[in-house]
Amino acid sequence: MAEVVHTPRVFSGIQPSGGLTLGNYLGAMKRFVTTQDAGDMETIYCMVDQHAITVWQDPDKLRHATRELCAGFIAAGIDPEKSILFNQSQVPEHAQLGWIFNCVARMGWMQRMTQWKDKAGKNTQNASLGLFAYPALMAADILIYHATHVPVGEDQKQHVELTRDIAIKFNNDYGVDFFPVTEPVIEGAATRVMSLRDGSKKMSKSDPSDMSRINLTDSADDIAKKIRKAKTDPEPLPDTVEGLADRPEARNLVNIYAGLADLTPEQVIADHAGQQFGTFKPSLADLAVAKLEPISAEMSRLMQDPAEIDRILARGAERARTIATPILKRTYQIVGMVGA
Ligand code: AQP
Repeated sequence: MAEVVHTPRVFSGIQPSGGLTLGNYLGAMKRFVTTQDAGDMETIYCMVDQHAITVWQDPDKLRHATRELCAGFIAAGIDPEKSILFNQSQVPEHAQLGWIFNCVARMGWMQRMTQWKDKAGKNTQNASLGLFAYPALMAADILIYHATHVPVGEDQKQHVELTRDIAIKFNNDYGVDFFPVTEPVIEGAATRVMSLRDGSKKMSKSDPSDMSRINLTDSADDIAKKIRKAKTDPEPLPDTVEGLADRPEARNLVNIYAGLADLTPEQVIADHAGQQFGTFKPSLADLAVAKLEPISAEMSRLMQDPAEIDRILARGAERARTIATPILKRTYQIVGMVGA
């Protein structure tokens, strides 16, 4: 069988399951903008509202969070003319391909997913079926565009690997070379931003403690307070990054600084070695406020016109469907659905 060469194309998504965090910004959004601006690949970015409802969401809050996320994308630098920007539920092909992938993926694959184990906790019998099947829908989000590259934070690596497994199994089962084997793109100093209260847990929008995260909508005072109160140890910053190995909270703050300043952790350590946190934290707070305040202000401005946000999302969905519709049709033909 001739090897199919897929056009390089980028897809990534963020759940509107709460406000955007610094983790989403550094681990995902900031890198989405760099990829868009490099201009060498088509870029498709999605508000994955169908993933968000795998755990309960208040409908009004979900609508608000979806629009706010769209405002966040644009405020961070995503240009809806250059990139395709839309919410998942407006492109039904995601869920349609997701069903096919539910039939390709194996129960055992899903049971191994650490996000499933973390989010379902001990009470798996009471978790939604959607939460269990989440990675098959995520594979559909990516593969409905034949996306070849997926920029994500470290926490999503396992799901992108599962997407590869689904693509390979589909291609083998049907004797085709139809879906690309996607590459996760995990780069930079801040691919795993940790909670400000516990250096062993990732910063997350659904963490019950607001002090654990920086939200993109936080005021300058809140950002400074959260960084001031961030858990640390009593030692000064070391002379080398190796010295951060057993100091998760200190390493996290250095990585955040590096991510915000576009430096490597080595450069941050070179500039701040020997500093106490009483000195380092205010520098980090100033940097965070300088980088995040303009984004936050632009988000508020955009949120004053929700109808315009809805128009942007509808237009993005229309563009997305021009790619997704023929790929779903061909998938149906491969699978043997009459009428496709
Ligand atoms: N702490 C993080 N560090 C680096 N990257 C992160 N991402 C999320 N948290 C961090 C990246 O952001 C993108 C979108 O993630 P998501 O919102 O779809 O889901 P998530 O990873 O489950 O994020 P949250 O904040 O933890 O959401 P909830 O609390 O609703 O589960 C992904 O690329 C992710 O890697």
